[in-house]
Amino acid sequence: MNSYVASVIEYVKQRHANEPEFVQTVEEVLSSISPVIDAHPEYEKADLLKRMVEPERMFTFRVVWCDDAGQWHTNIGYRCQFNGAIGPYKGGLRFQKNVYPGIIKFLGFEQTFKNSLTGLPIGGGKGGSDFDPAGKSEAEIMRFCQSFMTALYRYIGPDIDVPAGDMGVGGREIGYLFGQYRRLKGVWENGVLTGKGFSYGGSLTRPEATGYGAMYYLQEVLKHEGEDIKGKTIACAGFGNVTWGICKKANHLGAKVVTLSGPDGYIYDPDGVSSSQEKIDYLVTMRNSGRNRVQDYADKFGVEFHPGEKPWGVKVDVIMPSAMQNDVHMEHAKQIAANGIKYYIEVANMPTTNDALQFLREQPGMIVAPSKAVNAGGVGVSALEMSQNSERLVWTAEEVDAQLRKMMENIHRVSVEAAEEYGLGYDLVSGANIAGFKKVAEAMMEQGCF
Ligand code: 2IT
Repeated sequence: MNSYVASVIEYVKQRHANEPEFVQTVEEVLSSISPVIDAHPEYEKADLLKRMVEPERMFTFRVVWCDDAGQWHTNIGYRCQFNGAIGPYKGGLRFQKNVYPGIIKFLGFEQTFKNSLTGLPIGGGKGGSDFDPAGKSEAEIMRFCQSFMTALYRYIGPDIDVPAGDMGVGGREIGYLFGQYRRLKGVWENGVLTGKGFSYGGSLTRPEATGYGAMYYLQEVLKHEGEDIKGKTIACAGFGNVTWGICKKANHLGAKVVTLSGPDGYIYDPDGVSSSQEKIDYLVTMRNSGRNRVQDYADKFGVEFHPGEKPWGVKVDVIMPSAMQNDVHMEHAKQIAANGIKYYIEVANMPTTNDALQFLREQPGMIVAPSKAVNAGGVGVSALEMSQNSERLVWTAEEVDAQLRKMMENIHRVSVEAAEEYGLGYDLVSGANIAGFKKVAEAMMEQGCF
């Protein structure tokens, strides 16, 4: 590895020892771009990497809210404006009780390269709160969102920073956040948030975009291997928005999603979760119930439920970890390899531990695709939502879908080309990191040192 790259990784390890998720993503990205640093000594001269691993700005804020029983609570809000070289900061808000600076920073760093890969002018950002939405009433959620936006609204804007949803933040929360922004500013700036409802500036296909995009990307990989998506079996995780989108598209394309997971275990449905509208709709019912249990699916449709286990031991054609970070560990990776699975397509942000990812990438014949490319369709369609908002236009679902499909083809193609340029062969992980990095690096260099 390039010695400058190694020194920056070491620096981040020391400086962020208490933020393992951030260290993990920095290590993954920087080791991939090592050959680019070899080829561009001017980057080391400008100490570009040290600047890239430091957010431009990251702040916390107090979020105070009152529950239905009249009890007051204080949570911490975060926004990390990681890199604005290629466009306004853009990235989701995560409301989950495990949120702390290391999670927000890792997501902001990933987002920078992902957003670059979309080919659209969006910088990287992320935010959220340690607020736990589980079991909260509608009114509590609204008061929390209003308080959150009251603290954040001065620091965002359509040309400054455009938040969206992530775990725990869906259309309902975006609605409350947007309503409060509008109330405070007295302006209809619908480009300030994405993932809005269609009645007030949202884009058609945004809810489906991450899952659809992942399936379009998978199609590109299969095309490269001379295979067809029809009839392929897929193991997914979680039962949230992304998995729902994958199931919908799998249904259109004749592929079969056979597993879902939750904190309680996983379900195996050999006929396919994606096989009927009723089953696909039930994912939304489970999500809205707030019970956070996947066993409900097994009970309703009479399929196998495996308590306390993850679905990575199931024999399928394609693995798509689509739930959360660090969901696939070394023991699972070994099982995946032993099962002879050829396609390992990451979907959630950093779903694989670094050692497991390394192991999978080394398996002969296995194709590994990285989440920052595979899930980029979500933020990509967010950028299309921003375009529609600034044009005061509404695109049809077909127009958005065609753009999304083109975007995913393009992300796959530029990743392949970037890896080939550095003699790495069909290496989608390195290729995505290199392609994402190149544009941000060039923009930073051309804008001078700051
Ligand atoms: O991880 C992600 O890319 C998101 N949560 C979506 C971000 C966005 O701005 O749409």
